[in-house]
Order: sequence, then structure tokens, then C-alpha cells
Amino acid sequence: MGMTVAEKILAAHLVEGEMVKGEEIAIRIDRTLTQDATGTMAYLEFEAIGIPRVKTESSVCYVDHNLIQADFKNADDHLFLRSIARKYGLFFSPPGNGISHQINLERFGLPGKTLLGSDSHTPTGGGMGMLAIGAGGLDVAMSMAGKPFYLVMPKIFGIKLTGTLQPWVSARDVLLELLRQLSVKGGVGYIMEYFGPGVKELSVTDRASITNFGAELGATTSVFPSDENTKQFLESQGRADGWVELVADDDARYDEVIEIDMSTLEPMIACPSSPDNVVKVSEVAGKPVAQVLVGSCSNSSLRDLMVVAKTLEDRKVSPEVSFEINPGSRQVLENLAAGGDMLTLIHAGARIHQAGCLGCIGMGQAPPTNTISLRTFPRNFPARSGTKNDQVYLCSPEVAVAAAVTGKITDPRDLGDYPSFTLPEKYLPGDSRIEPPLADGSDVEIIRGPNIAPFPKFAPPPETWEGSVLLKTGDNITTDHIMPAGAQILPLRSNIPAISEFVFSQIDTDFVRRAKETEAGMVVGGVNYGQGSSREHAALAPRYLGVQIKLVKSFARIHKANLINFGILPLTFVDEADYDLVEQGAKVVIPELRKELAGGSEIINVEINGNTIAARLDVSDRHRQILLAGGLLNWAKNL
Ligand code: MIC
Ligand code: SF4
Repeated sequence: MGMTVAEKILAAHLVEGEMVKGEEIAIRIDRTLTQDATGTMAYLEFEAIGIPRVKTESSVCYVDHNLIQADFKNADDHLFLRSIARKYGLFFSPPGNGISHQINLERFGLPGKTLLGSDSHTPTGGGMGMLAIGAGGLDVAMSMAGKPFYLVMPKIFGIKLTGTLQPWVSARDVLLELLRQLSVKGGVGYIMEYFGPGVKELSVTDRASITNFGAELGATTSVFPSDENTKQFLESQGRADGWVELVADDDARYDEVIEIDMSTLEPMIACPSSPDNVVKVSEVAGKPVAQVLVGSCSNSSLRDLMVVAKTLEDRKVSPEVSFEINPGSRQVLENLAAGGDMLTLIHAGARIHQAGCLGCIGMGQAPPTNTISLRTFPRNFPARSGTKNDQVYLCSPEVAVAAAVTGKITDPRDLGDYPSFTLPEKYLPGDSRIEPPLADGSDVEIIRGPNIAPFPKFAPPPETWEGSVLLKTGDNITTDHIMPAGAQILPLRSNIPAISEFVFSQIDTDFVRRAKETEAGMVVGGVNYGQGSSREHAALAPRYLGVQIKLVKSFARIHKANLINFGILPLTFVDEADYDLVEQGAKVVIPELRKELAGGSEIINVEINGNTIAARLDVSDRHRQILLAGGLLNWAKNL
């Protein structure tokens, strides 16, 4: 039987298991990436594994998230990460160089390779035919140590693209439409694979916008074929020698198929406060806007900023709007400047920031109270912007610039003719600050600032587990709810005792006090629990506070993997109606937990205030051993 692109890459990297959908497989990881906010912990874990040099084909350590240096913490972390890169044989991309995913496309990514990144938007690399997967830092650390990556063999969701995007409609609208149809959990358990005649209408950076934003579907990853457009993109980057063609076989089978006729798409927008709350722009047009941000790993390529600049050539930004540009990379900045478009942006009234994540993760750029902020970012989860009760809308660069000009949400087609522009045949590489690995880093001293705390140790679970329900949450809880980010909390990412003070602080300010007073805790949730980022701090910090069990209706993939890595039992309700029976504060007993784990029982009886309910433990045998050991690091040490 024929194979899809994703299946071909998986087959070429398979080291354990069989490619049967739903079964656990292990694949070889060619490359890794980390960013600073997850990277500090990933490297503390890598150090704990005790390997002298990374064993991957190439690994890159980026600094792109924690760019505000309000005190020593972020600045110290930057030095720590550079010293790690130098010691252990990694490339280092310093602050100001840009967002990991954009630079991966430009300078590192190659079709057919596997990439594991400690960031949920790693699938951006799928735009150039990589199998690029987001994971927790510990999984990335294991890959750097040469270990395979374990995952449940996903199903393949085929997205057949037909037609051509109309003027003022762009790649972002393709994914907004998919989010509208499928929701933030529609991709769970799938790789989204794009095929059909419409594929050739999209450039690599357009495709990357789509695979990037595909993380919001909950998918394992998303991938496009590698074709002539991929070759041309690599040529423009001076890297054509790494190109290989990679297309699905004619008789490839998809588990599901949706067709998107791109000719029929209109400009779309995701309303507050979920990426799947999507409507046509025309339905919300006219609402006044205070802030418009163009940037993030979804939409900050040269193409995106050129559309914006060309639209502004004979226009000015409305005085009611703070219009801000966060370029994706130094390469984007250099080429924008070389082509003269930077002057257009400055002249029209844009605020130009350094290349990086910035307001996308609440590192500055918080919007004013009770105002609308339009962003070309992938996430608008509540308060992620740094402002309580924020009203963040997600849209394309075209919709963003239209609002910047008019001061209100505007269908960009009302602006008239779509600007024409051509991208450079050869990009200025913009990579002069990227430091290649040292041939021998054994003499390099690791620089550790006072904020870098040692990695906490966790005990294995007891024979019989006793504790209480510390918190009951609803559906679609994000990792931003569990472990918020932002300028105040992000600098604590390398200090688990300090960051744990903020667990669930957005939804329950008393949680930490209760957790500290309780020896062992359980958290209860609804569907798609833990969606969003790959941050393992959303498992690690609650674990530090004593959360040892999560009982929910369903989990998001990366969060579930992170829970297991830190020894938290990921249970789901067998009968979802039992969710209603569980109350916060209830006493919980799981009799003979260790025996149940070791014996392989899939159904675990949980006694809640004396009533027994059935919970499912859907994990592999390897996971059971990890849970019995109290987490992956404990388990790996016993090997
Ligand atoms: C995000 O977009 O939520 C982040 C911040 O990039 C996270 C990583 C993190 O929390 O450090 C992600 O996407 O994984
Ligand atoms: Fe950075 Fe935002 Fe992309 Fe996360 S989604 S990597 S915070 S730009």
C-alpha cells in the first residue's frame, strides 16, 4: 500500500514498534531545537543524564522568549544557555536573532528529517517537509542524548487543497477555516497532511504558517510535501543541496479527508479567547481597535512583513492604534531593510521591535484595559497578553494592517487593490550571530546565575495512594491556565520552587496554599486538558506542590507525555458522567496503586469520598515503569 509523506518519514526513522495506528512507536530524531523558556530546564535535565556531547546530527539552542531583561534573571539564563551550547556541541542563536521556528526554516530545516523541539510550534518545520514535533524539555533532552522519541502512531488527516487564495486572503485563513470546522481538539491523535493541486499555490513560508498554526488543532504535527517550491525556497537560502523531493504515493490512504477550496475562502478572524472561535472578518467589522501586533512564529516572515509594508506605502497608521512589528528573525529584518520596506513601515507610524516572541507570550506589549488587540499570533488564551479580561483577536497580516489603517476591524478587501511585491531570489542570510558548535567544549565552564535552582527530586508512588481533590476545572484548560507565562513569571522557568508559587494563579489564587497544606493532591478536569504549549513546567511545578494524579475527560498529547515524565498519573473517566460526581476537597484513595501499575491494569478503581469510580490509564508498558519509578529521570537512572 502507498504511503503518505508523514508515513514515509516515520518509516525511515522507525527504531521500535510497528506503524499500527494507536500503538506506541519510537523514532530516531535527527535534529533538536530548544528555546530559552523551556531550554534552561531541558539542559538541566540533559546535564542530569550525564552525556558529554549531544548525539544528534544537529541541535540548536535559541534565545527568543525571555528578551526583557528587567533584572538579572533572564540575562543570566542567556549566559547559561550559551555556555551549555559551547560545552555540549550545539549551535547557539543569541537574543535578538529571532524566533526558533522562523530561523529553523531559513537556516537549518531540511525535508525528510525529523526534528524534536521543546516548543509546541515546532511543526512550523512541516512547511518544508520535515517531520517536526513539539515535546517537553525532558523528551528533547533524551533525544539530544541519542535516545529515540516515543509517540503513539498517529492517524493521518488528509487536507486536500484546491483552488487559489484570492487577493487579501492568505495562508492564515486556511488554518482559521480548519479551526472553525474542527476546533482546538479536532487534530488530537492525528498528523495533518496537506495534498492536492492547491499545494503548489503556496510558498514554503505560507505552508509554514499553516503547519505552525496547526498546533492549535491539537495535532501531533502537520506536514506538506517537499516539491519545486521547497527547492526554490532552499535555493533562495543558498541551501539547495539539502533538497529532496518528498510526495505522497498516488495510492496513499488517509484516515480522514477534508477538502478546502482556497478560492472560496474569505478573510477570517478568531475572536476572544480561543483560536477556534472563528468568524468571517466581515461579521465583526467596525469594532474599534487599540493595538495591532504583526509577528510571532505564525506570521512574521519576510513575505508577511512585505505585505504589510506595501499596503502602508501610501497610507498612515491610525492615531488610535499602537501598530507594532515583531520581525521573525534577523534575516527578515535585514532583507526588509535592504528592500527599503523598513523605511515605509517606520514612516507610516509602526513601532519596530527586536526579532523574537515578545507580546505573543506576554513579554511586554500588554494591551490597554477593555480594548481590542488584533494579533497575527497563534494563541489568544485568556490573559496570555498580560492584561486581565483581554480581548485578543487572531488574524492574518492583511487583516491586521487593514485595522491599523482604519482603527477598527476591517475586511481588508475594502482597501482596494492588493499590493504586488516580489520576494528576493537570494535572501541576505542574516545568520552572522549564530555560533556553530565548538569542536571540543570539554573545557567550557557552565555559567549559572543565582536564579538557577537544582532540579527537584520526586519519590515513587506509594503502595496505596491517599490524597484529596485540590481543584476541579472545566474543558479546554490550557497550559497557560496551569502555569501562566508573561514578563513576571517566565524569568522563573529555571527555578521550580519559585515558579510553583504561580500554579493555577489565573483561575484560583488559593490553589498554592491548599496544595502546600495537603500531602498528595489530585486535579480534575474536562476535555482536552493541557492544550497549548509544550511547557513541562505545567507538569513539573504542580508535581513539586504535591499534585500526583490528574483525572480528566481527555488530555492534550504533549501535556500527557509531560505528566508521565514527571511521575503524575494521567487518568481519564471511563464514564464522563462521573465527572459531575467529583467535588473539590473530596478524599481520594487508590487502593494498591503500585500493584495496579505493575500488573498492567487499564482500569483503575478510584475511591472518591467512599464511592468507587472507574478510571482509565491509557499508557504503554514503558510508561508504567516510568510512573512506578516516579518519573523519567528516576527511571533512566535505573537502566
Ligand atoms: C507558547 O507559545 O505557548 C510558548 C511560550 O512558545 C510555549 C513554550 C513555553 O511555554 O515556553 C510553547 O508553545 O510550547
Ligand atoms: Fe514564541 Fe509565540 Fe511562537 Fe510561542 S507561539 S514560539 S511565544 S512566537
